[in-house]
Amino acid sequence: MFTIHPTARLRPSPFYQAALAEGMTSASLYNRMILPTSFGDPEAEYWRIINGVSQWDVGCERQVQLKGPDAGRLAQILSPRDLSKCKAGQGKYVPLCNHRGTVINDPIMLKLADDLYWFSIADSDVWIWARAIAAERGLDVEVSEPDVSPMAIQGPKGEDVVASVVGDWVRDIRYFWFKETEIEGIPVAVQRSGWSKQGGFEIYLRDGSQGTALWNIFKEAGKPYGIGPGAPTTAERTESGLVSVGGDTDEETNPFEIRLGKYVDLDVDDDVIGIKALRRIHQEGPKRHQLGLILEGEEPAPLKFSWEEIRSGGKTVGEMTNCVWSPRLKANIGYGLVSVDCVPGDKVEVMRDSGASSAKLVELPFL
Ligand code: THG
Repeated sequence: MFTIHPTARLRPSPFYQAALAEGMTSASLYNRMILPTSFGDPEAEYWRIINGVSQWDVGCERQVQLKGPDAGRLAQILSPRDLSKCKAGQGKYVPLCNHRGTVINDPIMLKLADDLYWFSIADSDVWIWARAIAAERGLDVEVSEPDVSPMAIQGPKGEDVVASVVGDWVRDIRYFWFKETEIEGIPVAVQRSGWSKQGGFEIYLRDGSQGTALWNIFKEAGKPYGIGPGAPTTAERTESGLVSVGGDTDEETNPFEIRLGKYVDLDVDDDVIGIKALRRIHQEGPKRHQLGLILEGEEPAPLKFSWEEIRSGGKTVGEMTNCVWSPRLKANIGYGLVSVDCVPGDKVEVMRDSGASSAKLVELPFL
């Protein structure tokens, strides 16, 4: 056992005290914040996401705010997805690439107004990047971190819980759209989103001093639906085919390799970062692609600390980037970042600590 102490550098989220009170037993670090990962019963936490409703402290999904006359321009320069038709109140999943076309983050972008955007980021320092790009391009925009922290209500009963708190209007919100409102005087934005494919919402808290209060409102409202604390799970997200940038990607991974090609619009303006490299990569054709792996074996055997080599016919063909026991498929499943010569149906070997393990490549998502 050991303890990690929150500091100014390792920031606790506004829901940290609530997570402690719920009996958090494990956590990960994300964006230099503490991301609770379990409350002592991983099995129950998994099934709650699949069948019920689960409450997550995902305050580590930090926001990068772009504000000013050039906010929209900067948003578009940062992302190779065409944002020209995005409306205020709409969110979009937008890969961010560097000049080489490597994926460096995959935020949800929220457009609050023509001159106000939030990027709800994955685990890398987007504000440094955004501020540098804005300065280099001479843009009139302020890049900052607002006091905004997401809490997720995920699972098939999530909509009922959120509707019981904010009203039935949320049932009509489309995927990634959001609305700004107040809950018992606490300012929030409510978005249909979340890092699972089981449905639900994220409540973006806009006053960090109200984390425990907001948490408890949903904890109370969720009681009739069996709500309980939980976290984004590797099992559910892997079954569902969600990408974890930083986990499933390395310093060379482009969007086409990891099934994010549909979020790249090759005809955006030339000033969009990475677009020239992406056009070239697209034309040449990617060399690797992401496929599912189903491993042989009846016991949970998660990934060790790094990617594991995949071989076919004695040759290295790629790497397994994650691996987790799937309670629904009753097998260890993972993603392979493999040569495009490998196709679904192929049998491969994963070189594990325990020795070579047979596996089959399949199309993603698993479920
Ligand atoms: N919610 C919020 N912020 C976030 C995440 C989130 N920041 C970090 C991380 N997650 C960003 N990454 C993702 C990855 C996938 C999705 C959302 C955020 C996602 N993808 C769907 C899919 O791939 O099927 C839908 C994408 C689409 O078709 O538009 O939901 O979870 N606030």
